[in-house]
Amino acid sequence: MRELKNDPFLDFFRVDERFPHILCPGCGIGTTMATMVRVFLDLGIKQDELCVVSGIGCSSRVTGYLDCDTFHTLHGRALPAATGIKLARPDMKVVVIGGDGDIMAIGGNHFIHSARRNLDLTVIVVNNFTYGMTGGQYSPTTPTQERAATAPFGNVERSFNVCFIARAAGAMFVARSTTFHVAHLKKMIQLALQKNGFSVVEVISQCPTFYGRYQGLGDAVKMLEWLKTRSVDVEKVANPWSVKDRFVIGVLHDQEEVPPYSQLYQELRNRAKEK
Ligand SMILES: Cc1ncc(C[n+]2csc(CCOP(=O)(O)OP(=O)(O)O)c2C)c(N)n1
Ligand code: SF4
Repeated sequence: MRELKNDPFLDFFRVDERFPHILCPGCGIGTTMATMVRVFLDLGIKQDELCVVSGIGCSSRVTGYLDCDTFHTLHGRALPAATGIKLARPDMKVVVIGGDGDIMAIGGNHFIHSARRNLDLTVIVVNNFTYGMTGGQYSPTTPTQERAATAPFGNVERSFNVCFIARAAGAMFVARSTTFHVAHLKKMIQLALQKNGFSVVEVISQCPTFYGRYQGLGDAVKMLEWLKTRSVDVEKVANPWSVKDRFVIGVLHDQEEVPPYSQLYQELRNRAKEK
């Protein structure tokens, strides 16, 4: 039985059991987590109607702090677990949160196929361009030439565009925001949660401890200024997919809904029962 704290926001967190948190001072993950919770409250999503699922990483630690149904799975395996949860409990809101490493590297295949199947889930990808938890190795989103713990002379790999992949693989709704643009981020998460089908929000976030340090971007405040000046609204660009060196923020893809996988699967089960 959960002990109520008489504050709906605080009541969404396992304050007594899990705080203080392990995140570094100035990390953007706290902003992302708090914004998510504010959206849950605004939309009236009850804690016992919500399951938040994650893999492993700093971003994935969020499931430990939230006081709803949560599932902290293996590295990269949040989406398979979320798929099972959604099929078993189609009435629940299922949200996945994780880092660019967790969701785009080891979990990349699951991401593509979850979008292709149009699972009725919202995925929040916290993109800090690095593997924060394990010491700042480069990830699939680290831009070419940038330095990392595993690329002291520069990363020779090309990077993924998370939103582009989500759209190409079949997501119904794709948006990008940053931890600087908190009101905008809140709106993007809200729209994603209201979409029936696979929705993705990429949150460009600061990791001052590793990514910021390796790129010489300075402390958390400087990184927030960097997020502000590097971002451009989708309404102000001709083609959001061809913009280089800026973070194009806003709704990048919002298509007419088609029945999500959980609904099709339920219909299939009903047909099978009638046989
Ligand atoms: C199978 C497996 N491989 C590797 C690891 C080590 N590992 C833990 S977290 C992590 C990377 C996390 O990076 P990301 O998902 O970008 O999240 P961040 O910590 O930056 O939020 C890795 C490689 C692991 N736990 N399990
Ligand atoms: S290592 Fe980076 S991502 Fe992880 S908590 Fe610290 S600042 Fe955040």
